[in-house]
Amino acid sequence: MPDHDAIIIGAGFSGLYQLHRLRELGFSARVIEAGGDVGGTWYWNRYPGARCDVESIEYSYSFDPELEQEWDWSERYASQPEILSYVQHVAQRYDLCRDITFNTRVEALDWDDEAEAWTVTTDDGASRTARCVIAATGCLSVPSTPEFEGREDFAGEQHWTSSWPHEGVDLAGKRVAVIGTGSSGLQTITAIGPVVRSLVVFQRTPSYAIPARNGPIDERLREVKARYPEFRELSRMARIGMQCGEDDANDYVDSDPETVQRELERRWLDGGLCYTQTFRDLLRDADANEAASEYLREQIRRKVDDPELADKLVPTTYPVGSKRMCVDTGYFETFNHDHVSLVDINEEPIRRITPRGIVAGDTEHQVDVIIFATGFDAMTGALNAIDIRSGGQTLREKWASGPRTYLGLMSAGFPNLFMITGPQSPSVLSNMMTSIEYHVDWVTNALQHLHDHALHRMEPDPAAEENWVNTTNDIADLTLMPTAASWYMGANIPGKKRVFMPFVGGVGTYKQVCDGIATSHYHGFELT
Ligand code: NA7
Repeated sequence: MPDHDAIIIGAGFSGLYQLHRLRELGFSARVIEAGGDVGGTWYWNRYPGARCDVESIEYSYSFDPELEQEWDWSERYASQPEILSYVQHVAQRYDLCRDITFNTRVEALDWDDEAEAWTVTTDDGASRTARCVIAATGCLSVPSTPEFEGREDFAGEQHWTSSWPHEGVDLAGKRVAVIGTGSSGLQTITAIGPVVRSLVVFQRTPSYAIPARNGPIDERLREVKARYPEFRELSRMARIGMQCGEDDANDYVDSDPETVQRELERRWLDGGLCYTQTFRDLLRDADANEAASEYLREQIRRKVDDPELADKLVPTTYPVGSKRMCVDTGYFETFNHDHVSLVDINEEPIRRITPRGIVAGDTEHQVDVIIFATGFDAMTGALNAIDIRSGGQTLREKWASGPRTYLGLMSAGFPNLFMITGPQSPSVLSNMMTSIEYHVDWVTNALQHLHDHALHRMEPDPAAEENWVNTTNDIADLTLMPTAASWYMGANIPGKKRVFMPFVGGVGTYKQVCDGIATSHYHGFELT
């Protein structure tokens, strides 16, 4: 008999909820977590200004009405410390930590076909066996650490936003460089701008950003709490797993110019990621997208005093929404201060790091601290970091030309290995909490089904997987999403195969497909 019914990799939001659900089934489960505590993303990403860009009333568990009622969020968008306290509260409330092994990284998974069990090897040299493994490893959990010549010679401090020191970093009065202008870079830059002596930002691609319009939410929280079940149901069926008033949205092609302007302004004033839902065809129709992109460009030009600098901060090379949009709290205004400067590395490439700073073009920018906000090996990075073997093949080899999954939940040839928010599911294109809970519930129901029917083994039929991979690619090709060099495409990692990885057909549609497959006796899966 294997040591455990299930081993769960990761103690972030997915792993914790998965443990809770498996305990309810009476399964023996162990979570293995590389970090020293629960929280995943919110454990590691402690950089100044770190904040969720999905609203707190949406970015929270829905599985327990008591938990929903007892926890009070203080702001529309919760800060990293507040989210971390929430996760810790959840872990305590359901007494989860007794089944979690911390500070331990899973290095290898080996499927034993005869025993019908996985052997899970960890970096402390231990190995455990389990009937099934659930990878709750996160979509943005393996940092991308690009090579910069001379980095090891730098005499000052270097930090990554994705593994920020727990004791914090004192940046007051220091000369600081930030490389990277995605969500993490924008938040860091905005937060440290007022504190540092000087700040030089190295930008490869400018980001579209929508104001957060953050603030206290007491009244709204009360109102939503009074109807949380109905509220959550709407989120589960919404296109991006949170409510953006999509039923009220029209197609751009059917809208007159006044309506277009009014709708863009309304969404801009509402703030947040729902901007991409202004028109139903915003991510499909180039004209619709250009109207929304141009509106944002104009806002940036208004915010930045120096028109030449504004031109550099304005994204022009890709449609809004095709790379992950950012939510900001005064990012562009930061550049109106004399001690903040921007280096466009397309004009002045970073040549090397010296003991004193960064050489870009012909200029050496002397700094005390370099902050890398250079992103992640998204969606496949965490699974490919583990040596996963089954039937003489590795998952890495199988995925060399891009991930291949059925529903983003399993991959053919790798029995009893489940993924929470895997590639080819909506995951990173959605409110992660909605997607996480849906996947955990789906996997839990599948395991219950296997148990009830005395079945030991589940894996996708290769033909069903092929079909799903083609479907996800075909849907992506109907949109503007694959036109950008984004991390959705794997384009930020040198040598990574460029394929569009998430399912872009919408959270509600995806749920209907997966629900249908479960009720049709797991059509497309082999159960033995
Ligand atoms: P992102 O969004 O991937 O941002 C990383 C940034 O770093 C982005 O501006 C990159 O430019 C830049 N980058 C990456 N590699 C380099 C090199 N080698 N040189 C210069 N600049 C580089 O990651 P974040 O952590 O900001 O956000 C991740 C998610 O967290 C976010 O989407 C939300 O879900 C929350 P590029 O655009 O690739 O040209």
